[in-house]
Amino acid sequence: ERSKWPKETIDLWNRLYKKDAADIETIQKSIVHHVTTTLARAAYNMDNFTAYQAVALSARDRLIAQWNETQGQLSKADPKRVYYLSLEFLLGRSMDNALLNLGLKDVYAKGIGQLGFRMEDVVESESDAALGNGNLGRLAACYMDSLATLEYPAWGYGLRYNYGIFQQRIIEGYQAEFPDYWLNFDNPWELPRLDISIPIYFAGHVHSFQDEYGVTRHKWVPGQSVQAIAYDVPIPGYDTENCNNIRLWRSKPTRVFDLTSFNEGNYEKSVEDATQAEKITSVLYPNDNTMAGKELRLKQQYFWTAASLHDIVRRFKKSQRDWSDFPEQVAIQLNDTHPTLAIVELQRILVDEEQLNWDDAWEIVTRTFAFTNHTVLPEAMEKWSVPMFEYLLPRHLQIVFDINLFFLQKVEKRFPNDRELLKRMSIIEEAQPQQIRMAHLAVVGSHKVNGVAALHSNLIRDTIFKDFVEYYGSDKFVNVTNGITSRRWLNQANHKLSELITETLGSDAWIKDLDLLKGLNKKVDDKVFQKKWMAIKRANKVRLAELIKERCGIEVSPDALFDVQVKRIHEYKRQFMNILAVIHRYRTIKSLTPAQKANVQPRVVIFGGKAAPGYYVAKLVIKLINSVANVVNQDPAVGDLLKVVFIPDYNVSLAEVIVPASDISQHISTAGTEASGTSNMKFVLNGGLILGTMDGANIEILEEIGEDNIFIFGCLAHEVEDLRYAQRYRGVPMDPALQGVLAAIEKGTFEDPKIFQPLISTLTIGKDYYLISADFASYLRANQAVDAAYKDQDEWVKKSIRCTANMGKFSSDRSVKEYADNIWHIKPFKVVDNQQID
Ligand code: GL9
Repeated sequence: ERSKWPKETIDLWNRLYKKDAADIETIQKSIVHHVTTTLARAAYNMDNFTAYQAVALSARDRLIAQWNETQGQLSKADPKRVYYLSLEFLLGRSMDNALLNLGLKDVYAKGIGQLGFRMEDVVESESDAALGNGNLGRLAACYMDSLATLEYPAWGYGLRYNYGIFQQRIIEGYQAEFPDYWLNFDNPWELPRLDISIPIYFAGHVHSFQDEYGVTRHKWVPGQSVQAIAYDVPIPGYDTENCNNIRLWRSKPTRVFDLTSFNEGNYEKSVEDATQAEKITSVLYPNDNTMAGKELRLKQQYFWTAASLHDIVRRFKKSQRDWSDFPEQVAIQLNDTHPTLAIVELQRILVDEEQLNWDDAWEIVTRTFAFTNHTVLPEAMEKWSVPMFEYLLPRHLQIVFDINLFFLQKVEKRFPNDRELLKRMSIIEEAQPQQIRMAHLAVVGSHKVNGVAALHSNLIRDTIFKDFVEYYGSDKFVNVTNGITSRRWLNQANHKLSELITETLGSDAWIKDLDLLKGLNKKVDDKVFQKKWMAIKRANKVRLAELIKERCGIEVSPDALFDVQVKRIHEYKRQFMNILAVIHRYRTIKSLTPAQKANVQPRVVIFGGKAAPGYYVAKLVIKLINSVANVVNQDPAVGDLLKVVFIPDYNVSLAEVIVPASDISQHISTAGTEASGTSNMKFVLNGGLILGTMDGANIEILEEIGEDNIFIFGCLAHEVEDLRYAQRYRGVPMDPALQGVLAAIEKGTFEDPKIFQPLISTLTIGKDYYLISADFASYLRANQAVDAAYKDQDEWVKKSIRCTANMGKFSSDRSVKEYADNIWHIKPFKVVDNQQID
């Protein structure tokens, strides 16, 4: 026992229990140590990847020490913590960020440089951790960075998928999907905790009985079990000792698996069951903003929420507090409806296992959870069929029905005799078969519900949650506008610009306080500064042009206007409208005289993004982009005036190259469909202007940077319904320019037009749900305005500087602080450097 250790032992520990020094020699020693021992390589037998592994392992040692220190101090002080439950964490690469946040970027670069490697090449050798689809997962990653930087006691909980989002290749213009086996070479950024193994149960039946007081109780008698194994991913804050944790669960067969099959001599069946267990965390579902409804997905959700809650409850119980203190110690944020089962699981634990009465338990549950809604798209709303749910989670189904019953009884009391209202608000949808509406369950089980940008939060109050706002009052429904981390999206991705900003502001404090960028407003008219600013943009464009040459074999001029739309391919994001306008531009250029051509602003239109493998129309959009690119890029009549590029396999590390290189980026969703978007923030922070609709966070970006520095077009969210109605029932004709474009496709200008027929038919009058025709004319005008503005480079650079200068609001530090103050009620906890053991 430690308390009985003699003084010499304690002194020895304290002498040895010291953080490694951060001098170059110590760092080089640790790198070489990992090369020769962990990696078993010789110096002459090393490549960039080995160097990356060695640097990563060396940084990892420090991270783990810091992680350990943080968790130790937190255990002792036991402040209230927040747990961020997210099925996706799109972390991207870790090394550069880890070294930056540890404050060791320069020494490591120097250290590895002297050992014969260039840090840039070493950094490039890391592949992305891509455990997410798009924005929702990247947002979680940005929030984890901010939580650690602001020293909030926070843990993320997610799944450790063996396969992240698929790798996209383009074959004959079509998207092809390949598995992303990212764990091929081991992952130095995780810490397997094989000792932390939690049994998770499925199926079986419910045993009901009378307890000693004659109260009816229920016990779940499960039919299957698997194990959840913890893998911890340390998340260091920037410029702090604090190091938070993302715990990812991996499924494994229960150690003594299926003894009956074994004893019956059915070895193969028992091994088959074991494989089933491992399947749970095998693959990330590749859908963005759509619900697939697969049984395996429901299993993933329960497996993850049950393991996480088990962990959270175990940690709480160590403190021996009363259950009523639970919401004082624990805040749980539901990132979308994916983890909503956690509400049911906590109620089950409290009522069935801890024997609390229903109402006390429910009070604890609802004070603990808060829910973020990320979309209003109907196809994204999670619903689970009751029979499937009952088979996997029989006791949870009973609890869902009870939650619903008690809830509807209260609604009935407040608004008597309104059967329609009860039907609308019910957690159970009366369909064949019945469906569980996870969004309703999440609202009923949480104390706060938030949208992710001002417009979106208003929309959910007025549409999908309208009845709930009337019942609960509007205080429960709040807005927290999304944000991005300035560490990755400016300091790392655009290091030159970051240095210029630091030099200009006289300090790098802006990295932690993004509002300080406002200081750049004073420099807008400074010619020397402008020149430096544009030189950096140009260098970033050169870098992107090289990447395009390498990956697509297309030569583009860095002097052209770089126009970028990179994001998941989705009808509501309207990449289709973008490529249709490109065709219009192409046709226009072809019709010009040489003299007229001299006035055309050269443009490179850059696309990137993955389509869900089962999303046929979205995949056709990719094909159309590539077919158009093929024709346009080879047309001598066009030359450098227009180039079209589709960069395959868009991911976080590609974004870090693309974002700093844009002049214009497009965020052109039909108004009211993009909840927030966050790449819009990344582009503007890097001095790129936006061409966008009045949707999501674009609106708030406009408010911050001013309408002269953004190109806005298209209908407004409140006009959408009327426009759809007018199309459908009043025979509004199709936009004439659009008609011309479609005619060109149908004529076979870009390959066999039959290929694109299903795409074109989405624009049939009355069916154009995303209002491409309605917005087309104003979209073309906005594009012309972009060209004209870009020609005036003296004004353009001012706009670009103003963009960056006024983006402080969109720091994820601000978002996270709003969550902490208004929703979680947690306070920062500062970890002290190098504590001694006691
Ligand atoms: C999304 C929205 O579509 C985005 O507009 C929003 O910025 C992010 C983060 O709040 O959430 N909702 C959603 O379902 N996805 C989003 O990106 N997609 C997924 O990645 C699953």
